[in-house]
Amino acid sequence: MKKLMVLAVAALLVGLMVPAMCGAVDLISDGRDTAFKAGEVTFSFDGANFTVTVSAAAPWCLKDVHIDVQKNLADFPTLKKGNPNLKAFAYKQDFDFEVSACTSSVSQSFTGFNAGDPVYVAVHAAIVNKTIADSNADGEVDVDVNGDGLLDANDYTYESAWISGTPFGGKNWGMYLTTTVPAPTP
Ligand SMILES: [Ca+2]
Ligand SMILES: [Ca+2]
Repeated sequence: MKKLMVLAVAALLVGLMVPAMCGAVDLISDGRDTAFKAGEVTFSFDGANFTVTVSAAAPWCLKDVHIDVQKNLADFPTLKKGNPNLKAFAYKQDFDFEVSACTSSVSQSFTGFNAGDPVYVAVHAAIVNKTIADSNADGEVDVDVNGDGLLDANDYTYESAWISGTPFGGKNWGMYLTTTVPAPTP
């Protein structure tokens, strides 16, 4: 009986030590001065596709998004100074928010993974907040935020954001997350 208890406690401890596999990870912005949570990154696996979903939190929208996923950390494309090479990321999208509705979420699937595989995920996003420059929310800039006498997209507020994780160690603050491919869900 005592042995069973010990086994049960051991199993519980092992269970507690396994990192959360499906939880949301923060998308964080440096905010120039004060860092803030700009959205979330979530993961799913359907048995064939490991899907990364990047969501911006209002009032922020996605302008550019870069996603890359690797089995080996050393395989991320990098530049000479150690910064991640966004142009070589597997998923790249630049949203033309000027002519379309603001994009708040994107998903990209990657194949070649099995449940339980360790996986490295890098996510970068340029985010935009249009609400200050468009005070009446009619889609047109009506506040000259930067004071240049023009009412245009330069009056929006832009920030960069990365998945909350481990710094690549380059000159910029690019980060990657170390996680595990979750159990398949249909
Ligand atoms: Ca307006
Ligand atoms: Ca202006």
